[in-house]
Amino acid sequence: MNYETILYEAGPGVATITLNRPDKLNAFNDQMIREATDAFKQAGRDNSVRVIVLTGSGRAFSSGQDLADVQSRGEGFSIGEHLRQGYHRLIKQMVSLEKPIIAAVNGVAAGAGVGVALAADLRIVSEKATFILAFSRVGLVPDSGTNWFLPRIIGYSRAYELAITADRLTAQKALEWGVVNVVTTPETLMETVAAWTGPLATGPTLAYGLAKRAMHKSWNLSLDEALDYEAHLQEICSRSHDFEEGVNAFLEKREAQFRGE
Ligand code: T3D
Repeated sequence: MNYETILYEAGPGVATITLNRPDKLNAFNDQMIREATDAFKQAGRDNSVRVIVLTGSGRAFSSGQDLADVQSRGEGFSIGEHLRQGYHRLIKQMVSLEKPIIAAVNGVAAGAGVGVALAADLRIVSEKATFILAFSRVGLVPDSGTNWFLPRIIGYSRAYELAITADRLTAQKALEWGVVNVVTTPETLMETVAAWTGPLATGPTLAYGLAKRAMHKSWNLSLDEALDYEAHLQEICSRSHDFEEGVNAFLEKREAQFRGE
């Protein structure tokens, strides 16, 4: 697929997806939802890609759904169907992609932009980043997975407060609350992200991917079921090249050369 609303760049081990409608603060139109979903699919299929970075061009990460598009919708338009056919595919694609995804949040994330940032596995953000559950400003409930991700990270009361006030969550507060992993200066954001992607791109990708699967699955499991599922995944890892290499490297007192398989 040729992309017009995003940039896709695959370097050694790392794919970077850049939301690229800076004049609209990277608001999602239908094309951008489709292209971002496709880009994640492509990064998942490409064995040379072992970590994915999602960022925004210009001064924003994403301002959520393009409201100009919303205004031009005809009568009978189903927003529920729009979510199901669009954002849901994108969010599920990100969560089911068994490689680490880093959201490099360079500026404001609002509305569905917050949901997409939360669907990433790690958030490394500029001091200028803010998170706004802007949905209620336009009379909507949070969507794009925000109701699922956010209370799990910061608890119900804080999440609900953000939903009904639509107040800005600053980068610093987001760090205190565990929404983001790292806050850095705007100038050093991509450098900081690179310091994370380097080791991740040469790490045991299979184990990283299965840990992601195990943690997401565990929300719906009893302890007994979760323990059993861990044992199942560990069987898979134990037959991998990287397990053998990791153990040998430890015993031989050398750096492991993981292949991600
Ligand atoms: O449809 C469905 O499937 C349902 C899905 C819904 C999910 C949602 O995301 S609902 C929430 C939608 N998003 C918003 O309500 C946020 C709207 N934007 C803002 O509130 C503000 O732009 C920000 C707080 C994000 C940033 O404010 P500021 O002052 O830094 O920038 P600005 O001046 O408001 O925006 C700059 C430009 O971007 C401006 O265009 P202009 O005047 O320079 O031509 C503005 O209109 C445009 N822009 C920003 N956000 C959007 C947008 N254009 C369309 N849609 C946007 N979401």
